[in-house]
Amino acid sequence: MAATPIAVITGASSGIGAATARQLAAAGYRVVLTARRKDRIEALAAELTGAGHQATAYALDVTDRAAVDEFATAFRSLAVLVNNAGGALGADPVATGDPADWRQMYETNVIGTLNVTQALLPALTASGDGTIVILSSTAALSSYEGGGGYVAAKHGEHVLAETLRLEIVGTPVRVIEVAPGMVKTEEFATTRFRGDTEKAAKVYAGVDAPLTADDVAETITWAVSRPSHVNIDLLVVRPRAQASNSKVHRTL
Ligand code: 8X3
Repeated sequence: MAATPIAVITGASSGIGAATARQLAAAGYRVVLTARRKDRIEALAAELTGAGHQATAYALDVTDRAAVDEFATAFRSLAVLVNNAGGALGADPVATGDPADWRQMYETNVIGTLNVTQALLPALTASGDGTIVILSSTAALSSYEGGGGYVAAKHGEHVLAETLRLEIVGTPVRVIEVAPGMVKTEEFATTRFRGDTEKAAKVYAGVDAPLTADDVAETITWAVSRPSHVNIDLLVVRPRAQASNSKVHRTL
């Protein structure tokens, strides 16, 4: 009997990461949940295990290279890596944005993805059919006012995906980039505005049905489960109410 394929999901403690872990588990993967918040991923792993799925939790900060390397030693063969950890900090104009925010966003979104991808690439290759998902954003493809360091970091992640795809063509690993637009999750906007729930609520004000974490998780699960010879290079997914980063229909 073939071994159950393993999927590693970073940032699995909430939002898109947690939803992706649920859906990949339901799709038959043994899911390995990673995030800094151990209690959350342990609770999710217990929930999934209780539902008859295979799930384990591993506390990990993707920016800590030594910890990531240690984590990677557990895998000789890996089917799927979903690089979801990351996020936004601040929405200040370039003129006044805090360089510390820019640095932190580059560190979590770009270097975090780089760390985990580099560390697990040998296991993904050894599987004979590995898939790397990089969860970027529509902010990776075009700019918007106040996008600041987030737009810059997500562009970096997009370029990482594109360059890696060029470099590893011919090896048994494909690189999928999923770029969501407006997704309403429990934490994204609140983190961006440092706990200011009023500012966070304004992001979605009057928008009829922003995407949910489940919508994006479905997109990821669909892309990952295409036949081995198919590569979804880049998939942009937005709510119907959003025509571009700055063109959003609001009923206010
Ligand atoms: C999230 C999309 O519009 O907040 O990645 O940059 S946006």
